[in-house]
Amino acid sequence: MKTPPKIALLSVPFGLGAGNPGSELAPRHLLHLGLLQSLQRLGCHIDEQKDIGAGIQIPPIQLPMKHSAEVIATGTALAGEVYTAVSAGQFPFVLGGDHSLAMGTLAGLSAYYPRLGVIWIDAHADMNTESTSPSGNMHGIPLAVAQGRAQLSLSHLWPGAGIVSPANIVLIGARDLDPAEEVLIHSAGIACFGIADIRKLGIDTVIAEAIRLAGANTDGIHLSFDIDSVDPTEAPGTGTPVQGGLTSEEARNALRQLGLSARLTSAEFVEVNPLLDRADQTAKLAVELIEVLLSNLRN
Ligand code: 6HN
Ligand code: MN
Ligand code: MN
Ligand code: MN
Repeated sequence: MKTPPKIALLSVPFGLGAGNPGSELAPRHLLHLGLLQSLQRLGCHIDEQKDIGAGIQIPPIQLPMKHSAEVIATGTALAGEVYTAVSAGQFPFVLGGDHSLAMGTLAGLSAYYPRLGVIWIDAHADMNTESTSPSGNMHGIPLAVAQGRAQLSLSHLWPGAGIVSPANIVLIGARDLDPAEEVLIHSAGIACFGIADIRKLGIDTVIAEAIRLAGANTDGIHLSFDIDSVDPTEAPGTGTPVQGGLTSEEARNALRQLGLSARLTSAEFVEVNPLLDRADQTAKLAVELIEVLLSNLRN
């Protein structure tokens, strides 16, 4: 039996990449709901726990996007912590915060893993660029940035960062794509499993296929989990809810299977917004899903 990895729990109380305030409150709130204790009870080895702040930094690039300087500064701080964690043989688990912080995670990871696979479980593709974004919100662009398709690149956040190949990106649960994102997904041939595919094939088959695609000729697989992938009836507390999502049972099964895969080398969990929640329904589900993922890790 393989031993559970040493987890570096990186909390990022940052929400300025989203359109509504509130996701910056999620890390503290989930920890307050008992996340850390239940992880320890489940036998997770939390090697280290850190709060990532931004510090003062002159942005290396000016962008026509909301709060881009803050997103870049936070992403740079996070990239450094992620790089340090993977270099020390730890499994970074990034707890957000909004999805713009994925740029920091991916910058740090891609500096360490030259060929990185990414599984993106989300109602959205987060693949706009600065010029196609309908909202100007930074949480809508991280996957375009990661592929080197935007003005901002991962190397602006962290020197030595690389890019993620579209061949090793898998979208799961996407159901609200902007027109430019749709064009990009099709032209780049990015694998995309929508809700109809999940209902037809079953979540287990979809995850197995996602691990195969993201894992083909890569050194590691990163999971980016946006809580808005789950249907708003079960996860209402998020800034950009979209009807017709995953059931909590499908999400649980997906995270168990991903945790059990020896190919998974890092993960992040984002977009829980306690201010938009109903009686902590989403926050409690998030705690449970994170427990499922981290307590099953083997690698
Ligand atoms: N998220 N496609 C929309 C935009 O503003 O670019 C929504 C993005 C949502 C981002 O949920 O992480
Ligand atoms: Mn997202
Ligand atoms: Mn989303
Ligand atoms: Mn939209």
